[in-house]
Amino acid sequence: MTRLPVAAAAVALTMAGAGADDTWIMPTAYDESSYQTEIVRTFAEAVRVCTAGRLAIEVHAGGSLVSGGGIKRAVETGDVAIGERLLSAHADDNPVFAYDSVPFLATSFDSSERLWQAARPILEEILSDDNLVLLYSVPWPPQGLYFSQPVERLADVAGMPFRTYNEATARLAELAGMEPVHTELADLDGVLASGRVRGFVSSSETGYNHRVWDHMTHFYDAAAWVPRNYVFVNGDAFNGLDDQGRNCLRSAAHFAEVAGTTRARELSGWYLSRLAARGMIVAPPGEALAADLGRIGAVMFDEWSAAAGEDGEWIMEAFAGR
Ligand code: PCA
Repeated sequence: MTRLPVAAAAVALTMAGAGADDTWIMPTAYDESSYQTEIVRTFAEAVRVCTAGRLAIEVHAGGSLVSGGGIKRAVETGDVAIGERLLSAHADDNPVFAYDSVPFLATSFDSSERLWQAARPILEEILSDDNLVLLYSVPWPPQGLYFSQPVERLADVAGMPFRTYNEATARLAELAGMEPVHTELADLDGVLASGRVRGFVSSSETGYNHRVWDHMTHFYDAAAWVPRNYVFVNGDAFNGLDDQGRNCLRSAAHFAEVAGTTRARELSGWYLSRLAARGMIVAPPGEALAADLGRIGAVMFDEWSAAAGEDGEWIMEAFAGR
């Protein structure tokens, strides 16, 4: 989990109030080269400018300070003040968190935006029970399937070791008859290089930033869902700020969300073209593969609805009304 005692010290400072030169430590799980991290840094800079330098946010990207799986917990306990992570990686804390990883529920940036706005009040409530204040969310590009061989239908990949990044992707692999291999993004390069997996699900962004053309030949652009990163802050740290500090965090969060969403929209097609330029076959899934994936999506929607109960129903109703 947390590797540096300095993180705890930083929160302790913050708890004392946002005096001059407070520093919040912010672990994130994703690459330095990703637009997600670029936007986190933009957010941190906006907070610094807005608070006239009284609150600095020190970003530690790529799971370098706290590994992806430990970030939410580290912020809850106050080991660090603030962090960024896929909430869907915490569906075992609460199945509602998987709402953005249900295949074919929201497959475009527009529908992902509507789904997020529908879910936001519930997510805020759940997270506040964990002493977390939800600040903003930025989408990844739509998810597709990388393989080291052509795939016409899922039967072609039966038994294949397949890299997964959350419960939903593990379930997808299982329903597809593949063998899920949970791998944090920070460990993806090693797992690909070792040949331990021969396929995975992710975005065009992640394929590009991890040079997957060295290992994978095909990207089936299924646009199956649009997972999102979330930035959340420890409730005591947030409440320890004065009004101006809280306003700065909220304004910077709004700015970062709009900027991040714009970046995602703008870059997503470019990443696809870069994969193709490196010699990968980039295409939508063929008819049989699409039908197989559609069946899995229907099963996963039913499973998520059953697990998410009333909160899930509430989100779906709000989504339908948008
Ligand atoms: N990249 C991250 C999460 C979703 C995405 O597009 C990953 O593969 O872990």
